Amino acid sequence: MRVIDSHTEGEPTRVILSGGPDLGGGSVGERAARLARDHGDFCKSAICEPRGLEAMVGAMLVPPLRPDCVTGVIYFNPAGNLGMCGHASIGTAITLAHMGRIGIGMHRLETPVGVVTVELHSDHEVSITNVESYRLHKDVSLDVPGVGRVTGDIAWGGNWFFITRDLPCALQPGNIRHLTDATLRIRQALQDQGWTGAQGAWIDHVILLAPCEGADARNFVLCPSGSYDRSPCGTGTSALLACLAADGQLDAGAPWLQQSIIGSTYRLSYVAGENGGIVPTVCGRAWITAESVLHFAPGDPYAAGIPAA
Ligand code: PYC
Repeated sequence: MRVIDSHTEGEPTRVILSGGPDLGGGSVGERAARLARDHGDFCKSAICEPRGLEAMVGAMLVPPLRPDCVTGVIYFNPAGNLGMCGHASIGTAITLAHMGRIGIGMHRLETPVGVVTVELHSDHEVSITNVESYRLHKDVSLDVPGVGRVTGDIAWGGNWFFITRDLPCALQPGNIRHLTDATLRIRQALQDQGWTGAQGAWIDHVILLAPCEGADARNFVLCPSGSYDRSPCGTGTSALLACLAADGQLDAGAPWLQQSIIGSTYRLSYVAGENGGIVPTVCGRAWITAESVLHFAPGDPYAAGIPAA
């Protein structure tokens, strides 16, 4: 399997160039559903230990159905498919540029949740224009065992998020274990108390948000696999902007600087969407870290990856 790895503001992406399963025809969304249903072992083998790590997001390139898109791309993490992924879209754009498939300027990616525009500004800097993002529920209050009362919003930014400012401790790298434990408990409480995204979708990401120096806010983002996002999370910050816009706290076109738990940043802004939500633009940087051929030797007991603890 030929892959190119990168990191976007600290968060790893593995672009799969060849060696993936045949997903047949149809839209990228239909092929993504087949990948999730029939090829879970393939996804884990490509990004989990011992060839990858829990935080890694796979980006499998597939032929686009739409002729105006440079490629189709299906995102997945160790827990399954992601509808969209901001950091992996930036990583994919940098990878396509590294391969000579795109140059400076605007390009379109066909993702399972719609077309995403990427603008390559330089070898390392990319803006993505995400899918329309919106808030579904405001001020959802939960009793979270071991954490206490937590109130937050449920919003869509290409994935489903619960976003709260009620913090179990300071958003500092030294607290990552504690923050992970608390957000896992919040996610479980959402599920136990019957909260979902639209059409019963699992709310698989949780964001803790706090004021900080040098940016508009700092976040800690729990991802579906139970790992945390090293980047400020493109889809998560899109969902946050939808909440800020709905509350009248951020105007269309106004800049927002989001800092991650490790201190990396995205610059964002939005325009009004066609369906009452917002269309965010997320700007961040990515770097290539490896170009590899992954081997799956016959008899390797961990060819399909090591399941997460
Ligand atoms: O950047 O959208 C994102 C993302 C989702 C999960 C990890 N990163």
